[in-house]
Amino acid sequence: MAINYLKMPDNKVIITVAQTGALVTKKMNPAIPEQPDEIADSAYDCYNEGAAVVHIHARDKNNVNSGDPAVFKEIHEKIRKKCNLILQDSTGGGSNLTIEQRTGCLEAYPEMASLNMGTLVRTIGEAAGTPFMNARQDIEAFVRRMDEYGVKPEMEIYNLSMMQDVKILIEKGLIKKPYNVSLILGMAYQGALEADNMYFATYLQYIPEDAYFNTIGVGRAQLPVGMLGMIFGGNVRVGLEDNIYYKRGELATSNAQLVARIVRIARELGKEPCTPDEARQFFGLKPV
Ligand code: KMH
Ligand code: ZN
Repeated sequence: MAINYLKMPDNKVIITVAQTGALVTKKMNPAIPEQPDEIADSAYDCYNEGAAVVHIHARDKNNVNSGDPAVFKEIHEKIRKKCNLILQDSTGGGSNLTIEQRTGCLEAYPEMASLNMGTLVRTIGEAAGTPFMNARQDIEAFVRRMDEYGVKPEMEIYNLSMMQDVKILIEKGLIKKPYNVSLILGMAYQGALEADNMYFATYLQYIPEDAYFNTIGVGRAQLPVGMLGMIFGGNVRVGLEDNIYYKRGELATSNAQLVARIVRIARELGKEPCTPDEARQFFGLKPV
């Protein structure tokens, strides 16, 4: 089977940092930024280490997951005062949020937003056993709303069947080229593929034409899966949302520490991290 996706040039990689997430808390790792000032300060540190995109989750004053556009707006403004990172908001939200609340962030006009491409069931934490709903109708509603706000989706794929939903969006003309898919391995959800290198190889064969890919390894898979992604011409996401450890038994001290490590490895592979404006060119976004 042929590989059709858009490869990054050999000497370039786009690094995304996912700093906060919906499932991790300061109790698990005190370095997780939750409030807008913390998120902006940490984002700036990650920018200085080579990140081009920041994937954003918002929390309310009690650190509960929030879809409030005002909080997202505050985060955007605080990051923008410091640097021109690409702002990518999460529409995954958190298990306390309704589908409607999960698109609240779009009213804050991010440049990109995550688009989860299928339903999973949570297996850990208080929400274990509850579905993370992303029915096909919901996905289409999300993507239409993103289009209204001029927001570029990054399609999050947790298993191979979700690639079929990517194809459906393309066939229906609901997303614009170049597409961007995130290949996720190792997420602790029922319905998500574990971090097996051969699953990664299989994913690659089904990425559609005109799509770049991002690589998201969760937990201890963050580093090896990210390296595989770079080797196969993709981009990489790191950060405490997906992995709170630096190595076995040792918590990461910051998001920037995880960015710095993947940038070191990228450079060893002959790849320079894209600046935010370089990354915008690949994704067809306007410069900031
Ligand atoms: N936690 C990631 C593996 C979202 O926020 O929309 C997927 C994610 C989903 O970041
Ligand atoms: Zn997220």
